[in-house]
Amino acid sequence: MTHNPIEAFTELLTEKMKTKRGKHVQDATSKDLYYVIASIVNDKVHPHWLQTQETYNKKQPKQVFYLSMEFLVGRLLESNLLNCGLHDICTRSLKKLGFDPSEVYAQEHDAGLGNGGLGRLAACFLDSLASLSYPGHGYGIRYRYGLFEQKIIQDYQVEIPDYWLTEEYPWETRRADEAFIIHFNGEVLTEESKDGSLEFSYIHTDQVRAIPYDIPIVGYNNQVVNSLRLWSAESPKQEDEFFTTQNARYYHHLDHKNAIEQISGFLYPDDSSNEGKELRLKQQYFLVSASIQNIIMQYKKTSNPSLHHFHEFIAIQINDTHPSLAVPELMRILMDEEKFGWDKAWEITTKTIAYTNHTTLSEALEKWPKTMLQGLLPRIYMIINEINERFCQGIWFDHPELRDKIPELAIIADEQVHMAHLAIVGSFSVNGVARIHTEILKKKEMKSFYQLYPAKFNNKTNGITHRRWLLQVNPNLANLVTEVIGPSWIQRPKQLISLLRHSKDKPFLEKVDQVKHQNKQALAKYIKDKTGILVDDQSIFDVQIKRLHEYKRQLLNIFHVIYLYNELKENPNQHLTPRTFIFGAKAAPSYHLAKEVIKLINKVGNIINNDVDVRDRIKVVFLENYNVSLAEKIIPAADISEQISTASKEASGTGNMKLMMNGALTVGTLDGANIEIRDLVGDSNIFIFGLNADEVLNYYQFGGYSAKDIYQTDERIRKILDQLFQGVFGSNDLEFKDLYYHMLYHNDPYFVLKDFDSYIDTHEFIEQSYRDKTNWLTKSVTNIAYSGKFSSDRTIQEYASEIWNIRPIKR
Ligand code: 26Q
Repeated sequence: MTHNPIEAFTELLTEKMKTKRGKHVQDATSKDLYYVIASIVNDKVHPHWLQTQETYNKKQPKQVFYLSMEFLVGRLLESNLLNCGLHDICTRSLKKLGFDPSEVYAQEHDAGLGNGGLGRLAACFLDSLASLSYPGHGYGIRYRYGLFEQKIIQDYQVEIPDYWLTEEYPWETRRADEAFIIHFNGEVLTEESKDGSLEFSYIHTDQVRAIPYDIPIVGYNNQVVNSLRLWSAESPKQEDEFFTTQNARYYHHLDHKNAIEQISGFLYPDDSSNEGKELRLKQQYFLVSASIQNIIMQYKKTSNPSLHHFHEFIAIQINDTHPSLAVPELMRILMDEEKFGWDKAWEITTKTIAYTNHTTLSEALEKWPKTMLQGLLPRIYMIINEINERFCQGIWFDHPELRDKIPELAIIADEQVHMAHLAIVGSFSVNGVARIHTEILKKKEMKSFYQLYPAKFNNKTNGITHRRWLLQVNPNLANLVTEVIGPSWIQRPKQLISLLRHSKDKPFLEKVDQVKHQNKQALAKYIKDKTGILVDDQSIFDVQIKRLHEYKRQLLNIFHVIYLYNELKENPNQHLTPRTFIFGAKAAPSYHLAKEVIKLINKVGNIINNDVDVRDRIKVVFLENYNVSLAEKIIPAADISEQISTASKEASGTGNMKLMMNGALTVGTLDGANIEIRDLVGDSNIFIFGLNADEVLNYYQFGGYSAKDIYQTDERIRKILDQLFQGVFGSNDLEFKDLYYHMLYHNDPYFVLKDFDSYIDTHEFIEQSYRDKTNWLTKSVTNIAYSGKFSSDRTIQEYASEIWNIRPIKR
């Protein structure tokens, strides 16, 4: 045995390569190395996992369960290595053995079990919970297919199924002995019992087995390991054993089995529209019922198993309304199985559940046809109906001033069940995800509910884990930061503020510049390898990476690019600091307009990148299949972060925080968390443009905006729209006509044309600013310094003390 940790690791790797893979380490493939290193991590993590569980069982602290239809975890090998203190050791050991560590880490298939912000937030929260030693766990669904893979074929998005489980997933443990049965359909029998109360039982239900797969969530440097439990749908055991190929109903059984497994078959690929598909509803109830049954069963094993005190030991956070059936499901179990009366069950439920809202877009608000709910979940529907009745009566008698608001507040109205209303009424906390978003909820979107329950409403501005999004993805910047301010920021990210003292320190700024340049070289190489496009690593990297949606206004960005192209064509000798516009975005498969925008970006890119007059000054790159691991490559290399949503529409944004933390400067509207970024860094360290939320909301309310007027008066815009109409960027003259019509004949609903002038001006100003490189670097460092506030550690501490009332575990 040796005491040098790198040699010790190499020895372990060598031995394990033999026992696990039957190979000498020098013959190992990257895949072999990936699995063997994962197994080394597991050997270290699993005992702590068991220990953490035992500590919770023994000390019985209050615990939180985060219920979410999405956990966008990405890859785990590097972050697990980092959190258990092996990252540098492993990386150096691999290098010494002659392997490329990044090649090895890249073997892991992203766990893409989320659409975007909401799912990634859930993953960051789990990392912070464990790293701060909080007793908190996630419950989700083990989708067989994650978010689709995006290929760009002839400039157009094509979706490929993401079958991420082809090879063994080393982080999960199947625990078939902890399965639960979920009931769908059937009938409810109501019987009067001896004491005159009603008893409910269900018959002829379809049964589904929920099997848990557990993933350890490793805390940073603290030996705490929490759990992410993902449920997989299978047919109940007896059924499987009963049917053989001899049975006449064998094929019927196979059909049935397939239908059941569909429940955890795939992640719905919409990030903001609500389509009302029955399978999605099944998924939601499947998650909720399995998780709540599990929480209650665990609770009943404790030393004080009376459910009267449930809410003193358990908090359940629901990630948007997607798991809002938690309200009637907890009621159902408390009443039908645990025999509580309505009032006590309601008290426990509404003291346990808390709800996070992530959107004010009306098309995204979840509603289910009541007949669908009634058919699929008859008992749950009865309970929702009763909640609604009591709620409406309560307003009538206790809040006469709100009587005329009952139709708009009701949980069931116009044949639909309004899930946000159910979530608000059934929980003790309703939070928005950035200050402005919470204010809009209180003053506009949920105004009447706020009047009813002012104390429930609170803000929790989002955050991101600085461990993954700085320490892991940008190790050179992290090391540089540690060199000048010491390592304390890793435990207390707000200490990044100490960087301010160095924001004008020339030698330091030069090193920051070097790191950024190295990161840009690495991204330029990736771009060359993936797309064949040669980008200038000295150019400004201007980045917009997020789901494609009208309100996020990728169209405004590409209009700016087209404007620059037109300018350069007209005035070829004009000076312009070279710029590379980088896009990454998936469109929902059924979102036609979003797909047209992707095509437009690609077609404009083809023209510009191949035009000798302009291609040395502007380039456009669309990177396909934007996901967590692609974000990890792009973010450290960004100079400019595009956060240009129509004000009031982006609840928070979290990409804005990741880019800021890596030294990019934001060009953005006063929307979501951009506002809080500006409040910290000040107007000279961010580029704000466009309408503010009040102005936008005023236009929506009172009208007064005419896209056609702007088209008439602004010749830059007229030229761009005419180019779209004439098919200048298309392969035929019909291409992009629908975009043209959309802008002019649907009156540009997201104010792209209205904000265009201000956006162009701001970009001109950005270009001027970039020319003073030292000053730019000062701004960049200022952004990094203030980014500590946006660590999800801060967010989680706020949830813990202001909503959940949980404390860190001491061991
Ligand atoms: C709903 C019904 C049916 C199918 C899909 C959905 C669905 C799925 C995902 C609806 C919405 C989502 C995701 C929403 C989302 O990611 N919202 C973002 O949440 C972030 C974290 O709070 C915020 O930062 C973003 O501003 C917000 O857009």
